[in-house]
Amino acid sequence: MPKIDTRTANRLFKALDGFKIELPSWGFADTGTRFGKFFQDAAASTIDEKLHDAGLVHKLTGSCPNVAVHVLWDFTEGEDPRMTRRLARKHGVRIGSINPNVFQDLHYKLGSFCSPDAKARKAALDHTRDSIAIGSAVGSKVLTMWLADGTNYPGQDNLRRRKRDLQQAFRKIHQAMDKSWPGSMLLIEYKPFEPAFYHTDIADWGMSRAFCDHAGPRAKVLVDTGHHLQGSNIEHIVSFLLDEGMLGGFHFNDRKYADDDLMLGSIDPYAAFRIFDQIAQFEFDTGRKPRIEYMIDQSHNLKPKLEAMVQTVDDAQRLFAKAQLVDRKKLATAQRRGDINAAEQCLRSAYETDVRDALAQWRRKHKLPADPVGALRDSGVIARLGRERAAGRRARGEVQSASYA
Ligand code: PSV
Ligand code: MN
Repeated sequence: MPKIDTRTANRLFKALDGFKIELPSWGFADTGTRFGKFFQDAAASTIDEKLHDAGLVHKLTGSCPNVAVHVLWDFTEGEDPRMTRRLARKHGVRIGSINPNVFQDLHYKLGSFCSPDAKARKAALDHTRDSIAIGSAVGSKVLTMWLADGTNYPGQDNLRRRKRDLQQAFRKIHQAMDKSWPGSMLLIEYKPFEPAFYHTDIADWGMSRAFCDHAGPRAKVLVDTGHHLQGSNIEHIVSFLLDEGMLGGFHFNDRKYADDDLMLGSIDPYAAFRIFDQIAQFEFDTGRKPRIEYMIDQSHNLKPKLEAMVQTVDDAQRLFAKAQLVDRKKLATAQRRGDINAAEQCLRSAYETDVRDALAQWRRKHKLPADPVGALRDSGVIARLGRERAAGRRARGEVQSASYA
C-alpha cells in the first residue's frame, strides 16, 4: 500500500485548505420523486433552518462556507434579501450561487427563454433580473442558470428560433450583470434530457459553451456530473473546458442510470477521482489554479439529509486528496515513453492510497472532528432537530407523515 511522506502531506494539506465546496439549500429540505415525497422530521422547512443545517455541515468539515440558494424556494417576495444575508452570517455561512427558477410556474409550460410565448420569455427575463438584484444584495458572486426548456415531440417547436431567443436572453442577462454586479460569474448548466424528453435547449457542454460565447466573458460552463448520457467521458470534458478557460464549476452528484441525484462517488468513485485528477494535472501543467465553483447538487430522499451532506463532503475530500497524490513527473515520463501500463499505474497507485489518516491529521490541525460523519451521529443533533421541527410543524398546523428520522 503506497504511503504518504511528510512533504507530500504538506502539499496535500495546502490543497485541502483551498478546496471549498458549496452546499445546496435544497439538499436540506424535503424533496421527492415524481411519485411522492418521504418526509423526514429533521428536514429543514425555512431558509433559517436550511442555513442552520449548512452552518452545521461547515462547522463539522471546515470546508463549506457558502450555500447555494434557489430564488423561489428561499426568498419571500417583498422581503429585503439582505435579511437572508444576515441569517447566513448568524449561522456562520455566506450566500453562494443564486439559482433563478424559470421552470416551475405554469406559464413555463412550453419553456422559459425558449418558449414560443413572448409573455413567458419576458417573465423569465424579469425573474432573472430580479435574481441578479438579489445576488448583488446578498453579496453572492455567482448566477447559475439551469433551464427546463425543451420539447417532447419532433416538430413541436422551431429549434433554431428557440436557440436564437435563448442566446439573446443570455446576452441581456450578461449585460444586466455587467451593469449592476461587479465580479460576478454567469454559469450555464446543461442537461441532455428531463423534464423534456425529445430535446433540451442546452443539451450538452458544447451548446453551453456556445451560449457562453454569445453571452460574454463572465459566462462559463457548469458541469453537473449527473447530466451526461451513459458512458460520457466527463473528465475529458473537464480537461477540454479547462484548457479553453471555460470551466466555471461543478454540481456534484452521482448516478446509476440518469440524473439520479445520488451522492458523489457513491456509484463510481474512480470517475470522480479522474475529474479531480484532470484539474490537478491542469494546475501542474500550467502552474495556475483556475477559479472553479465546486457545488453539491443532490437530493437525499431516503438518507438523513445532514448525514448525507457531511458524508458527501468527506467523500469529495478523499477523492480530491487522492488526485493530489499522482506522481506527475513519473506520469509525464511514462507518457513520453509510451509506457501505457506505467502511466496508468501512476493514477491507480494514487487512487488506491488510503488517505483517511492524512485527512484526519488535516482536520485535527484545523480543530475539526477527525471523523465528521461519526461526530454528527454521536452528537444526536439529527434526532433533536427532528423532535423540534416536527413539533414546530404540528404547532403551525402542517400535517406530515414522517417515516424517517
Ligand atoms: C436540474 O436537474 C438541477 O441539476 C439544476 O441544477 C437545478 O437547479 C437543481 O437540479 C435543483 O433541482
Ligand atoms: Mn444541477
